Amino acid sequence: MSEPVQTPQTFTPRIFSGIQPSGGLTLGNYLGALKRFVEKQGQGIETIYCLVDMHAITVWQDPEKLRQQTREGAAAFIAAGIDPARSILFNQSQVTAHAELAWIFNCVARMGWMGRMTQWKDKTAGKNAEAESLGLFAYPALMAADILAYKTTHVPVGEDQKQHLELTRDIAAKFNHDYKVNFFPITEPVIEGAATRVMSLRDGSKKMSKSDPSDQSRINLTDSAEAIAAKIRKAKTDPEPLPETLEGLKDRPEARNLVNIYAGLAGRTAEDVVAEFAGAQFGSFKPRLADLAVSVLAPITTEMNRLMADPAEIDRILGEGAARADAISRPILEQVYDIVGMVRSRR
Ligand code: AQP
Repeated sequence: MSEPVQTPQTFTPRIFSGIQPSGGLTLGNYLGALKRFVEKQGQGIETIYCLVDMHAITVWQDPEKLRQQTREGAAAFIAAGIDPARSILFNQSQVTAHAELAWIFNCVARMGWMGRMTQWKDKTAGKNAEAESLGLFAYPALMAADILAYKTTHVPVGEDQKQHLELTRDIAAKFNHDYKVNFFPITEPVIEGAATRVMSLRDGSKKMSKSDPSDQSRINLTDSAEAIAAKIRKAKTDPEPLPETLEGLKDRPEARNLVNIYAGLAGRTAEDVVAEFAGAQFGSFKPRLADLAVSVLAPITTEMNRLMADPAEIDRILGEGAARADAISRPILEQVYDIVGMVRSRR
């Protein structure tokens, strides 16, 4: 068998990431993703951010709610600091390259790869997997298409997406190998900060999630100051005071989670937070955490509400972002069609 041709090609650094409008955004989405998207902006690398509405419908979404959640998600991005003039901000379904490239990747990826995804296993646990949508199973191929439609080199994500990023790398490598090209970059996940995996406030073994049936398990970006304080006050902890070092939090997942949240919100390390609060009871730590959470989130919530009063303006921003995203992804997709051997005579 001949070796794949390694066409020398360097890839221009480009950042892409997305969030599903499958519900209101949570503190987990904010600390694990959104806050870090904002930090990446203006560092001399193109930043492309997306509300991945096609991922959202892998599980049932009420159409009117999906529209509302997509606009609310866009408002959250902008309120958190994404500037549509400096970053490209759009919703996935408006840029058809995502779906088209996903089909090609469905033919590159293997069934076995998909079946090993822990998110697929988690989302079907205790359910009849046969009754889940094909889209939920194929979701990681669409995610690979989201990323590679822009030849993205770096993807900031939370810890839970690490395996999907590995699959994106496998798909890129298999495509390059099968077609004997060096066309797609092998994308790097960027998982950094003190809160890459924010856990449920009710159960330290479960990720904080927008689709968790319990609203008490999460802080929503739309929560009032009172709701945030009440949720933190009621957050599950243990009777021990905070230890002097992080080592002392090893078997205390709920306590560790609150320390991580504090560190993520304050932009500090967890070590630093533990050192400051060593010996403190949760009775005194929780109000400090609530004050910090409110001081960070309240301005975002206020700005989101202001933006949501003008949905036409949000739609305009998403449409403009989609046109810019299309201008990058369409030529890449046309090259993919050529590589794969599709006749393209309508151009
Ligand atoms: N709890 C979390 N801690 C840190 N990061 C998180 N992210 C999600 N939850 C946490 C990060 O947010 C980005 C967008 O995630 P997503 O909306 O595309 O999907 P998800 O990871 O499945 O998030 P949810 O909230 O759990 O959504 P549902 O309930 O709809 O499945 C990603 O970078 C993710 O890592």
